[in-house]
Amino acid sequence: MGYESAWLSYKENHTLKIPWNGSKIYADTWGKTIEAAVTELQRAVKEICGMDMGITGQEEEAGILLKKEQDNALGEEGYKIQCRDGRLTVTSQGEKGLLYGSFACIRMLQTKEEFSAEEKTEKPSAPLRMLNHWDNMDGSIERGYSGNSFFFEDNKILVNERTRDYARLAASVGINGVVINNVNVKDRATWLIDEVYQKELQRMSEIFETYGIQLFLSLNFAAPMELGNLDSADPCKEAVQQWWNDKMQELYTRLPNLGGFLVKADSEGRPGPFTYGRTHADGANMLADAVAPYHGKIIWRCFVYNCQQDWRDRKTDRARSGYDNFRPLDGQFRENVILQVKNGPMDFQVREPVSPLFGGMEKTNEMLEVQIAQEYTGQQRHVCYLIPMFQEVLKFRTYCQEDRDTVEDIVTGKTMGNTNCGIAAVINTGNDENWTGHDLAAANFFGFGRLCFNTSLSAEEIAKEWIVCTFGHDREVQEKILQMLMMSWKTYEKYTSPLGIGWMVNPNYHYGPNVDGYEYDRWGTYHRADHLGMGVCRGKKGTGYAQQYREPNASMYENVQTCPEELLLFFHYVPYTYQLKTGKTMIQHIYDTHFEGAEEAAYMADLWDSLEGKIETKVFERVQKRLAHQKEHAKEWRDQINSYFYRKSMIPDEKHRTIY
Ligand code: GCW
Repeated sequence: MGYESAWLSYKENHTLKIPWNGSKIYADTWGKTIEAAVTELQRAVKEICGMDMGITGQEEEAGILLKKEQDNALGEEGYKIQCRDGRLTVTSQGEKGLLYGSFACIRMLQTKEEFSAEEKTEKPSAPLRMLNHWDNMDGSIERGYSGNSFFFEDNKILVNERTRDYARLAASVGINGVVINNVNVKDRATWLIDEVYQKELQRMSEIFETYGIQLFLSLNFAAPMELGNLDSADPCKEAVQQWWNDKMQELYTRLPNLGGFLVKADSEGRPGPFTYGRTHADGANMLADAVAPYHGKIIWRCFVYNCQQDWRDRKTDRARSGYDNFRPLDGQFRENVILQVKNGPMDFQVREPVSPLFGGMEKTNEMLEVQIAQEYTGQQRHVCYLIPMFQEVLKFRTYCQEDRDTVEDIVTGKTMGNTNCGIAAVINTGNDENWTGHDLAAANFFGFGRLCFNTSLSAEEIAKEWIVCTFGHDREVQEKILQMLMMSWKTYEKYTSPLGIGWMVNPNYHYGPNVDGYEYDRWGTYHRADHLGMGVCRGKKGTGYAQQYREPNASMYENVQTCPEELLLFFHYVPYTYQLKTGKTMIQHIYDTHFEGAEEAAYMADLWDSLEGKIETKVFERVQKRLAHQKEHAKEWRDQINSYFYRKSMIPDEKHRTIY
């Protein structure tokens, strides 16, 4: 299948003033990543400026120079860009930095940003900037909304041009680690660590390495039983440890660039240390010891909860489970273990508080996990630009110490001075022609990478960059798409789930409104609505979840007056007549936001329609179709939610709009 180049589709712009003299590139050292950087520059300069750039061994005759220079402040991944006396120079201590610097120069050409004689320095904020694919070996993708996998098909590994183009896209926004297979490792995927797949993995890993990306795999904790015929996977048993040690030695001999492993254990039916009465630290450390000789990392997920709950039980709280399971283990994990924590305590809802595991662990490496596959945020049929949400998460103060206590500080290593930390996103790509199904969903892929690389960029700056790189320089196009992106998350929130309560979706596939879809089920996800009110009591008198935060956060959430209103129903049960700060009652707020949200969805569709003729027809029509669907679907959401709560509360809408 053919595919497009997303934000690397360079637009010809021959009026651009080229800031360097001559048409030669010089590099003072060569390696495969530098070669890739030079090729990228050649391609971009040719396509944007129409200029063929040759290569020279003579520094004096070069217009663009890539130079390796000892500079500990920049490190292997940071870079400097400077344009003086007709020479554009990119400097870094490492090949990766030179690649990132080259992509930055390309972005400057794309966005017409001026090259300056002043040094422009950048160093990635998060040490690990990772994508997690939930791709299965049969080619399907768990929670995939843009076609099938481009890594797997019929239990085979695909390595081809698309692998390279994927790596180019990822590297262009600074991604340095990719987990290619689903965290639910079953069937054939368990065999990914076996010899049978190592040749293909080797080829894939080499392509990734060229673009500065380390290959990671998800593994099955029960592999010693499934592959090795052992009768146990007990992490404290010597035979099991030996099996893993041997396995890792074998793997790393063939795949020296393997970054390590991502593990989902004791979660949603996956095997783990609990079976043997062992802790998650026992499990993670066993694997960590096995990969340590090869500098491997074990990224251990904290998405551990009871998925067999009785809905009548009001004390067990899924939101509590991450902290309850992991907090007691603080300090017990090896240095090469990183705990990967979802942004919120539940599961990628449109609005959740920040997980109290951030700031709750003082001696443990942590990594933030977000989801740009829009499982609960419109499944890439609705527009939902998520970077503003991620930024809120990053800015959240945990009060784990006096300063440098935000989630950002923790995952960028400022809090503990560590480097085994970072940010991962469950990625939204598939083998669709445009990679992400919805063309506008590519802003989340691009934006995620840019944000991890430079957490001080604003969501708006990132969106602007993406729009220009993708759609070019037309003012009206830029302004309207920017408006759509920037409003999209809040709009989606308005017509879906109110005030932080979440989950009002159809079970299993998680698309479309269903207020009671998860209500009387075993998953621990309840809104607790009755005829008087709704919300979950998570304070001291309820599940006690609010107490997992440090002060002053714990008190802020505990008190209904100080609890941020967008999370009101997450933390408190309140009557429908409860008055919000706007003066509106809770029920009126639900009606109003749902009407508003549906109107905004219609407005976004109109905005797009008005761009007809200014955007390539194929792309225009693709997006138009999805926006038309979103507009209709938003009305369905509005009506389902409003009718449900109108009938339950019997309180009419003050504005007398149609509620069925
Ligand atoms: O939200 C849930 C998803 C599952 C997913 C799980 C997880 C990969 O619905 O599909 O499994 O989260 O994060 O492990």
